[in-house]
Parts: sequence; C-alpha cells; structure tokens
Amino acid sequence: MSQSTPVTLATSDDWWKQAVVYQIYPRSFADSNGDGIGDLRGIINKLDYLAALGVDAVWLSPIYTSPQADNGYDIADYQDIDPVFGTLADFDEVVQQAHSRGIRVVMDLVVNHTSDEHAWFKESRSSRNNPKRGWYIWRKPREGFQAGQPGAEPNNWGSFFSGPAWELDEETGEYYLHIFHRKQPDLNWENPEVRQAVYAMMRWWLDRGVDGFRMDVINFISKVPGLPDGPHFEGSMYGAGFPYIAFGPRLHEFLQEMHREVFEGRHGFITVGETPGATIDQARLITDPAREELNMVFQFEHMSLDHDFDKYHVFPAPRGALAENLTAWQNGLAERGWNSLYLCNHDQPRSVSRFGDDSEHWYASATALATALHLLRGTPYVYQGEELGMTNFPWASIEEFQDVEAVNYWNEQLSMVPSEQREQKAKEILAGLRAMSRDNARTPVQWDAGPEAGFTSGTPWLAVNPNKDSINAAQQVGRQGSVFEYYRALISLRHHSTAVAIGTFERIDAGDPAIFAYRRSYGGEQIMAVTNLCSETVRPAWPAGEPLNAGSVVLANRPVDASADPPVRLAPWEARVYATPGAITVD
Ligand code: TEU
Ligand code: CA
Repeated sequence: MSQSTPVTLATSDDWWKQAVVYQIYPRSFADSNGDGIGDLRGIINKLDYLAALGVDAVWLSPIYTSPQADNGYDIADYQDIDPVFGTLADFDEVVQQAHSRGIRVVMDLVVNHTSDEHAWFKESRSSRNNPKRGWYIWRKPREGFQAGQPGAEPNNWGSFFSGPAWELDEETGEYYLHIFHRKQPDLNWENPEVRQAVYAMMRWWLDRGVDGFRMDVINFISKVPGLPDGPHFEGSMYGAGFPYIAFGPRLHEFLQEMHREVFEGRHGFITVGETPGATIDQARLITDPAREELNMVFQFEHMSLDHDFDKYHVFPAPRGALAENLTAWQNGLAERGWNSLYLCNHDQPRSVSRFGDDSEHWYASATALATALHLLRGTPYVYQGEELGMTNFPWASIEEFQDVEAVNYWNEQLSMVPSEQREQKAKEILAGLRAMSRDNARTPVQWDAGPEAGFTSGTPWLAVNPNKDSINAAQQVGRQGSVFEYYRALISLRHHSTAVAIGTFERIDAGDPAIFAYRRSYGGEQIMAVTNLCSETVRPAWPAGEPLNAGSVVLANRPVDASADPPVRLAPWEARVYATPGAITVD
C-alpha cells in the first residue's frame, strides 16, 4: 500500500472523517529532562514516530498549569502550561513541528470544573458576596443541619472519586459541588459570565494554532436545577447524582452557543465530547451536523460490558457483546451523526488485556481488535502504546497505584467492612483494581528495552511494565509482523479508501457471535473486515458468496491460503481484510 495515493474528502472541514487521532497522555509519553515525568519536549522528540505511524492528529491530555490532584484534569490556569510539562514556547513548537508533519493538535478542554487553585475559585470562595461567587455551585447546609455535621451536605450525591460530592468551606459556611475530586469544583454553567470566559479561552487557543478540543465530561455541564437527591445503589455510601448531572436540560443550548461563539467562521477544526452514559439517541442529537453542536462524542456503552455499576466489579463480557455493541452504534449513527471509535484511553485498562488475550494470543488479539475497530465508520482513536500492544501492569499491592480514583476507592471500600473482613476485602479490591485501574493505561510508553524502557533517564513517576523487553517500539517499528506495522497498515487503509472513510456499514452474520465480519461499501467498491474475537477456533457459516464478494485479502494477521478461501475455519483472533480491486486507491 505504500505506493498508493490518499483520497481526499469533498471539503476540508470534513477532514476528521478520514482521520486517525492519537491520544497522548503527556505524563507517561516521553520524558526529555530526566525528572521522571513526560513533557512537551519529549513529545517533540517523538513526532517522527507519530508521522511514521501515519496519524493525522494528536490529542494531548491536559498540560495546563495544575496542582495535579487528578493528573492535570484539575486546571489552575487555562492559559499557561504547567512547568512540569514545559512552557508556552515549547507548546508553540509542538504545534509548529506537528503541523509541519501534517499532524494537527487537539487540546483537552476541561470546563465542567476547574482546580480549587484556579483564580476564579479562589475569588469565588473568598466571600459569599464576591462577584465570582456564582461562578461555582455553592449551597447552604441541608435544612435542619449545621455546617460540617454528618449529613449536612446539600444533597446525597457521591463523588466519582469516593466520598461526598460536596466540600464545606469553613470560612463562609457553605458547600461547593465537586463531582470529581474535592480539588475539582464544578463550574456553574448557568452563569453566562462563566460561559463567556470559557469561550474566550477557547478562542485564544484556536488563535494560537490548535486544531480543536476533546471536551472532558461535556455532558455534565448542565445539571438539573434543584440538584435533587439521587437513588442509592447497593454497596455505595452515597446517592447517585448521575441522573441529575448528565444531559441536563440546557446541554444542547450550551453546546450550540459554544459552536456559535467559538467556532463559527473557523474551518478545519475538530470537536469531540466525552459523554459518559450517552445513549445512541443522545449521541445522534449532539453529533447531527445540522444541529451544530459537536463533530463526535466518546460514548461508553462498550466500556461497560464487563462490569456492573461499580466498575471494579468485573466479569468476562458475554461472547460477542463487543461486536454487537459496536454494530448497534454503527447502525444508530448511520444516517445522522458520527462515531468516535476507541477501545482504550487514559481512564481504561489496556485494550489487549481487557478485550483480547495478552498472553498466548497477544499479537493476534491486539491486531484483531485493531482490525475490528479501525475499519468501522467513524474516527478511530489510538491510545499511546496501543499501537505496540502494551498490556495491563501486574499490580501486586495498593502502594503501587498513583491514581486518586484507585487510592480513594481502596480506602472507602475498606472502611465499610469490619476489621476481621478486611484481609479478604483487600484481596477483592486489588483484583478489581488489577483489571480496571486507570493506572494500567498510564504506565510509561515502552520505547525500547533499555532502563525504564527509554521513557526517562531518571525514575519514572509510575513503574514501567516489566514486559518492556518483549513489547517496545524499537523492536516493532519497521518490522514486518509487528503490532505497530499492522496499525500503520490499517491507518493507511483509511487514508486510501473512500469505502473505509465514508462508506456504508453492514454486519455480515457468519453464524457465531464471536465473528465480527462487516462490509463497508462506497459506490461499487467494498472493504470487508473479518475478525474472530475469541480465543477459540471457530467455524463460520458464510452467507452465499461471502466474504469473497468483497474481493480478496489485502491485510491479515496470519498467513492466508488463498486456495482455501472462503475460510472454513478462523483461528483464535484471526483477522483478515478483503477489498474489491478499486476500493483502495493506487497510483
Ligand atoms: O473522565 C470522566 C469519567 O466519567 C470517567 O472515565 C472517570 O475518569 C472515572 O473513571 C469514572 O469512574 C474524565 C477524564 O477523562 C478523567 O481522566 C478525569 O479524571 C475526569 O474526567 C475528571 O476530569
Ligand atoms: Ca520531564
């Protein structure tokens, strides 16, 4: 495929339909100065690597000034870079060097909340009648309670990071809402001054050259007025605020206003909202181009197939569940709207460990999952290290975790059982954290087999995975049969095929739910992905003529015997891509 020419979409404003975005979690990407924390110069040093992979854009998790209570998702200054990552001058160089390689730069926009160390919040908390008091969500103690008394919180909501969602400000005797960490107070989007300040900040970044935003929990910005008590789920100390936090009554109005105020008259940008709990209908509304809200959203349905409402209570996803869910979303957004495609990010375990098999079938499952995802209709996201098949970490004890969510969860869960049950409980919690902890995705990127995997010359802030000797970039880039080269091929396919970029989607039922086979068609051209998403050999029952109706194999993760096509057997995690002769553009 190296000699082929990329196809271009009708308008440059739709570039993201044919793009692949790479998520960088800067802390763990590449450290340039030996302090053990990844930084902007580290990113600059790796831009050639990203260009070789072929991605069109990078999304940077937050790099703004921050006390790092939640690794930068707690922002103290929206218009500066945290010294741990570098300076604004370094940032400008990231943008300029990325652009010179044809890579766009997407910022993480965290505006549901700020840090409690943001100047806005410092003012807001300074007195009950400060002009910025109304920029955050302040409430009096619950009727009949004294401030600070147990149960005096204005409602029963729990924080996503354990404990109540309210923190008392002793000085002024009122509570502020924080859906996440107590150092992440929620902004009050009902206040038009807040919205205008956010829009101004966004314009400032766009003017500086960034190409768009990934918007953190953007579906939480409009809350149900009155902030009512939420339902209690078993095993939780608090009520669930979620029904009143997510998709509040003014969400669409705010997103449309943001579009008008920030993006109108601009071209070539990308907007992707993070929307936990989004249904297909909600996602369709937000991403319907005619409504001018967002280009696409990250939805979480396929992230909830393997656990109950407590995400650390894990179980194996039912056979075929992932394919079935991805199919529902393909069909749901076929006419209107657009999908974001991802299997991993900085909040989720590693995709090959979670959905694949990171031991016996490591290569096959990493590449089969990639095939299943990357040929769908939508914009694929590669999370750093996923293109190398990086795996979960072999956590042995709670001391090894850094993530505030994990640590707080451990403490809260242990506090709920009598001391004689603690040892058993601790084992259960650790098993849940091992499977689901966000730190799984946050261990340093494995660049080579050297000390600390080439991530830092110092001591990394989070341990390097001991499998760095067998899983690393140095060993994979340019090597036939590596996970990296397979990703490169998939990304190239999207760039060279209109069917992949904007063709229709049709799932082909091959008789077993573990087989995810689907056809993408545009005009007369077709591409078909055939994947076996389980660790057993399966025997497909092909409908007449399939999959050969879609041409012949152009990419596969194991040798294909063309004389035995259509395959009567698919090996564990086998993946093939079929294409009709004209479906991939060639010079
Ligand atoms: O995450 C929001 C979110 O809903 C979850 O994925 C969350 O991280 C948690 O795992 C729920 O159990 C976003 C960011 O991606 C995350 O890193 C931040 O911690 C969070 O918002 C707060 O800004
Ligand atoms: Ca550093």
